[in-house]
This record gives sequence, structure tokens and C-alpha cells, in this order.
Amino acid sequence: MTDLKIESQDIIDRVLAVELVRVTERAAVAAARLRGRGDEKAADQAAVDAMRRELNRLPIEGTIVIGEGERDEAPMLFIGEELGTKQGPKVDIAVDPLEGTTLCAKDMPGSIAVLSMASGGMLLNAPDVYMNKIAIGPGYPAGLVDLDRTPQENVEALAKAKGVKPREISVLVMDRPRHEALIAALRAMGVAVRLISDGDVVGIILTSQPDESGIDMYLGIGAAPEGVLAASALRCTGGFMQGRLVLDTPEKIERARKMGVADPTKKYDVTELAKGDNVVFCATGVTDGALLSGVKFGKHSIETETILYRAATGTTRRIKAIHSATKFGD
Ligand code: VTB
Repeated sequence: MTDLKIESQDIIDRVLAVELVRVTERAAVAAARLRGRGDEKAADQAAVDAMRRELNRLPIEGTIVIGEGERDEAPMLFIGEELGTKQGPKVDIAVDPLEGTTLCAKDMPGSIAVLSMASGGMLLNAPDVYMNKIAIGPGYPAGLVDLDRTPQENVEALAKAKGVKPREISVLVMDRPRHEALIAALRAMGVAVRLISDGDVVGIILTSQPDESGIDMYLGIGAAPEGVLAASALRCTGGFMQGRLVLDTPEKIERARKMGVADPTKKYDVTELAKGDNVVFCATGVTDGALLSGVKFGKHSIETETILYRAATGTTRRIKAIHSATKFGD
């Protein structure tokens, strides 16, 4: 007979993981009702409210360790906010209730509702600042690429390991003035640069599926919460990533120090951004995108697509849900 006893360590990912699907589904539907309205704040707020409501129903003693804002910036799901019924395991939560608010407000591809969860103390606790990031797909030797090397060195190393020319490498970069020199350096090598306007959680995940996405590497500066979320996903999909917080003012260094970041210049690798084996990542599409379909509102139904990654076993679950429009109750 199968042993059905579930160890407490397992509770987070085996039992709670599936519960997370409900959380991101609700946030995604709430945001999707405000797609294309040109109102980023309203869509974000709707996602935040739905995500908070659902997280508070879970049997967890949860703490937001990285997310959209800090306490004084309410009504975000703020860093340090405690969530759940408190009858359950202590967990760390990283959130972005609406990743790609602008994409949602313009009804453009790629916005998602996303969170990740791990045992208490396992996700990087840091302020909502920028993070310099590099990511490549699975199957390469450790140390092949590094944030401290030039883009040219990293591309050359990856191309060599992949057995292709640098001009056959594609790098995904966020389209920002701060990346002008980076983009120019990559193009000077003949590298294909895919620019995205927003949404680097999905952008980084795409590097872990290079055959489907055509993306070999992610480079550049995005936000720190998105870095921790992407790392949580890579813990399951197997890709490599490094991130370094951009702590460029004494005030940011102090905020980070209060959250436990002793060395403001520390370079974190994927297993330090999201530690331990029971990391779970869950995202539901708001608008259609490269990873997920967006919410579809039918006459009688609401359709959602969610991806659930579990680091312990490396399982990817794609969950298409058909909700009853009349019983959904949002
Ligand atoms: C970053 C990126 C996100 O917004 O946070 C970006 O990580 C904000 O960067 O995926 P800017 O300040 O340069 O606009 C997203 O693209 C969407 O939240």
C-alpha cells in the first residue's frame, strides 16, 4: 500500500503548491477585467486585492519577503506583510500580483499574476530596488557565464559551449535607455537582441527553454522581486542565473541592511536567490504571452492558464481551468 503520510517539509510544495493556483488565478482574472483600460494602477490594485484575499485563506504563516513595495507604500502587498491563517508552516512569499502592469493596461502580450513560495528564510529578503541579472538555459557547466564578465565574454563562452557562432546567439534585453551600451555591444558582435518592453520574469524563464523560445541568454537590469521570482522558476526548470542588487545610494544600502543584506555588492546565484528544495512558483496569464495564454471571458465561462513549477521534483504543471462565470464570484 502506498504510504500516504506527508512530511511537514512536503506540505509546502505538495499540498500548498496546488492551492497557489487559486491565488494567481484570482489575481489574474481581477486584473484581466481591467485589461486595455489604460489604467495601470486600477489593474494592479485589483490583482493585489485578490491575491491578498486568497493568500489570507491559506493555512500558512506567510511573510512577504520581496515584492512590489514597502510598508509605507500601501496598499501594496508590502514587504514584511504577514499572510495566511497562521495554522500551518512558516513560509516566505515573493509576489508580483500583476507583472507587466503597462502590458495589461495596454492589453499587450505578456502580463501575468505571479508568486513563489518556500520555507521561511529561503527566499531573498530585499527591498524593491533594481537587480542586475544574467541567465542562461540548463545543461551548461557551472561558471560558464558571470555577471562580472563583459557581455562579449559571456556570449563567446556560451556560443562556444553551445557549438555555435556568437551571431547565432539570441539575447533578451529590456528595452531601456540604461541598456543602450549593452545592446550596442551585443549587436556589434552580430548577436540577435530581442527587446521586450516589460516583463522580465517570463523573459528569464524563456532562457530555460531555448529550443522553444529561441532565447539563449538574458542580460540587463530589471527589478529585484522579478529576479527572485524568475530564480524560483529556474530552480525547477534547471537554468542558471545570477543577480546583484543595485544599491546605489546610502539609503538603499541601509534599507537592504535592515532586511539582512550585509554585503551590498553581493552576487547571488539562483540557489541563493531561492534556497532549499521546496521552492514553488506559480503564474497565471493575464494577457496572452509567450509562456501563458491570457484570461478568456466567455459567455458562461472564464478560462485561465496557469503554470506551476515545483523545484523538489522538477515538475511543470500547466493547468487550464474553466471557471463558471456565474459562480466565480469575484
Ligand atoms: C522591471 C522589470 C519588470 O518593470 O521591474 C520593469 O523587472 C521596471 O523597470 O518585469 P523600469 O523602471 O525601467 O520601467 C517590468 O518590466 C514590469 O513590472
